[in-house]
Amino acid sequence: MVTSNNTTFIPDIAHSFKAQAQPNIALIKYWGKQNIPGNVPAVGSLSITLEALRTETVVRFDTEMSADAFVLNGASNPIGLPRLSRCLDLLRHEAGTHCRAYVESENNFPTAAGLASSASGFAALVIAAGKALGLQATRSRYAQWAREGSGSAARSIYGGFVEMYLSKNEKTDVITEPILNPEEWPLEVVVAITSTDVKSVSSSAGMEHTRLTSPYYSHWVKAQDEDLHDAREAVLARDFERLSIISEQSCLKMHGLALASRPGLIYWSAATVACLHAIREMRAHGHPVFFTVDAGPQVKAICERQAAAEVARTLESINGVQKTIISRLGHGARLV
Ligand code: 2P0
Repeated sequence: MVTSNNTTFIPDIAHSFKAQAQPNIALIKYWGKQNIPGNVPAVGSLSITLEALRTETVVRFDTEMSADAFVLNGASNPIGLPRLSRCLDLLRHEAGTHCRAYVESENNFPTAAGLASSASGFAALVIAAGKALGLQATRSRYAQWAREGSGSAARSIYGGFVEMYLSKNEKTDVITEPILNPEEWPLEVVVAITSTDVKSVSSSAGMEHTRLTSPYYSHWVKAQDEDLHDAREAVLARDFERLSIISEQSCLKMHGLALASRPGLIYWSAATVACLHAIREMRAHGHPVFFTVDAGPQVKAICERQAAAEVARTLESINGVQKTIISRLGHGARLV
């Protein structure tokens, strides 16, 4: 089988290639894109990759196919297909082929419900497709392709604590780098699931609506580098208290922006808010835990390992919490 530009790609139709990736949860949030092609974030972000939630994706290229095919969680998924094909086009371009692919992907957690399924989905996709195409690319190149599929997916290429930032010289240049391995600061995350419904406003649509209508948007963009710096320092120093404060602020700022857009975006449910209060109360009583919430009603409680069981018990007792999942920090996307 073949490899890079200027060679003819001969699909290995006898073989499927499988990759696994885990979602990541942003502590410093990405919300907003630059108004240019290529899915370029307007702000940097900092995340942790989870271990317990997982996407597995199988890719097979086939010269006989006239279009890509995409099966997600056992059902054909025509809605997700154009975005998937655009991402595959980047890798096809690199390999010098127009060959179409059959892609089958499975999540062990609710899809499109604020649990970052697009992050793990696009990270697993590019790793499996790159192998199927015989590409010899660096991790940062894979991160770039994943990011063009979905902004947060670049971070799931790596494990542990990961930062995605804009180059100082060229603000359209996006760099994604690991900061600490999972073992270097083994925090845990308790995910409180309050609804498994697909969210009514996607992250992409919500970000664009916020950029165009929220009065706080420009301040958000301006202040982000400082927040990132603060969080990076907190991670490198393993300073839980400092990371708690900046992470909760970033989450509340992101939702504040979205709430102030026109019409305002409300991603939270009553149970979401009840969880936030409970987490603040636990922290006030000495438990090392803080919260973050993405574009959906689920709450992620980040805690030191010894606090995880108690945090899960408390969140499960809240009206509207359907279940909790405890996760360690996980590794980056890889072939399986
Ligand atoms: C994040 N989120 O940093 C933020 C916080 C949700 C809230 O990145 O349009 O699916 O595909 O680039 O990556 C979710 O947005 O958006 C997201 P696209 P993505 O994790």
